[in-house]
Amino acid sequence: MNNRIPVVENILSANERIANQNRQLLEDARVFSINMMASPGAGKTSLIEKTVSRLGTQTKIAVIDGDIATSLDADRAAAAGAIAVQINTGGDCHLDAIMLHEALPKIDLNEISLLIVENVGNLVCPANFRLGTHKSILIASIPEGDDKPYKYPGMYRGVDALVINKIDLLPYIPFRMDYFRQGVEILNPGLETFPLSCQTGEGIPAWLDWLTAQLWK
Ligand SMILES: Nc1nc2c(ncn2[C@@H]2O[C@H](COP(=O)(O)OP(=O)(O)O)[C@@H](O)[C@H]2O)c(=O)[nH]1
Ligand SMILES: [Mg+2]
Repeated sequence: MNNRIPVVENILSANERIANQNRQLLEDARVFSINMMASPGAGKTSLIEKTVSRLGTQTKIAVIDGDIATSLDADRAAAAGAIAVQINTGGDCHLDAIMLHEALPKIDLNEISLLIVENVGNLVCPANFRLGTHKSILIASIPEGDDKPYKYPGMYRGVDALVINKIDLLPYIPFRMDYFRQGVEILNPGLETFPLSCQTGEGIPAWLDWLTAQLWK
């Protein structure tokens, strides 16, 4: 029993060390990077497709996709025009810095200016493992319900920007936007928020403006 806490600490500190190495690799190549997190089906891959197809001509983008199995998401990112690498976690419910560290050499970082990491669909575990990316982005979506900030505070507390996807469904699904936003504000005051629809394209320009403003000049 006594050694439980030290073991956890060792794993987390190993992750921190490799995350710092990842950050250094990305900074040496002047690559801006984001860690995209959300529950399964919130629209991570859809937003990546939209981002790549709209920014791809001016910005060279690589996508690293984390999934339990298959290369379906990396295939979609590649079809949209990104350099794509798939990580299969084989059951793990999140990416960690070591997995990213193993995937990074598969990309010529000097060729790209933006790296998007699509984490495994999960609203709990990914928040606990820093990857070394510059910003963490959470995608919420209307069909998930307006109570999610209250139920998954760790995820909402730790992110740098929030996308609220599927706003095209607002007329059909009960979703109290004020209640949702109040929950977010308690956990992460002033959080940059982008309501949008990957289906209709509404709100996508504001997201792309924010993203391009983060890129290395
Ligand atoms: N109505 C609607 N559906 C969407 C939107 N964005 C994504 N979807 C759908 O949601 C499902 C899951 O999307 P996907 O991008 O694969 O989610 P991921 O699991 O988070 O990567 C797919 O059927 C998408 O077509 C949106 O803005 N509006
Ligand atoms: Mg996906």
